[in-house]
Amino acid sequence: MIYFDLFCVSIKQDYKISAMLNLILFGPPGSGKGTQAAKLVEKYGLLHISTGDLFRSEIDNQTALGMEAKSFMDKGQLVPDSVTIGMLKNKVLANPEVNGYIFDGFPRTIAQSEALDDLLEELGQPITALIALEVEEEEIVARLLERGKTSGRPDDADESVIRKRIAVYLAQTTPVYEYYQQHEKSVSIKGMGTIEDIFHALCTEIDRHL
Ligand code: B4P
Repeated sequence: MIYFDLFCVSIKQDYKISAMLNLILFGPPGSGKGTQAAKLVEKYGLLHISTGDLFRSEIDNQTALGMEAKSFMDKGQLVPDSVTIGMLKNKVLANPEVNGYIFDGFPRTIAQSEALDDLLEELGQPITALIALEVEEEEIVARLLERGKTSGRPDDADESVIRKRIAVYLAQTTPVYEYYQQHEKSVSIKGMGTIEDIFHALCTEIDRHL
């Protein structure tokens, strides 16, 4: 039995987690995954892995992987699975001494889901739950256009790219919810309202697994 406060380096809370807590934070672009993940990490001390942030870091460093990712991201398309899965695996395997993960923006395809399950099975750490944030399309567009005024993100600056990202989510990513639902691991919560209210609803759901 692994106790949370014995193994995690930067823990700020009193939670004792008697098993790995591996969460997928799910939802359309702009649903608040990144916003809520930052708060959840603070509370539960899990390792936050955002594939979007990893790609943006590669872009900032002008790596070959970053340049390839940018060509897809700027158009609102998904980065190919072969690139994304390899990057995600490297990040997980580079951080073995954690008490769990918050996967933010991953998996976004069934192939990514299968690759994640294979990896976690090898590590003996299955996904605990997938929690989806439900947000209406017009709210998403408004949020991302607002963020685009200051973020410098090309994919937030253009409404047609934002709508493309939503279409890609509906076509390629929503099946991931059903994939984990087969194992009764998927749950949805309302992602509209104040950031604090949504955080409270997320914590209520997560605490059921502690
Ligand atoms: P991501 O970086 O994952 O970005 P996102 O979906 O836009 O953001 P998120 O849902 O985290 O929203 P946030 O909290 O920031 O992906 C970007 C691109 O990277 C993808 O389009 C794709 O090309 C590529 N990519 C990433 N992962 C990939 C993968 N696995 N496979 C292939 N390609 C991949 O919130 C958005 C805004 O809303 C913020 O400004 C925030 O302040 C605001 N907000 C949050 N909560 C709010 C609330 N309750 N009320 C009002 N505003 C709120």
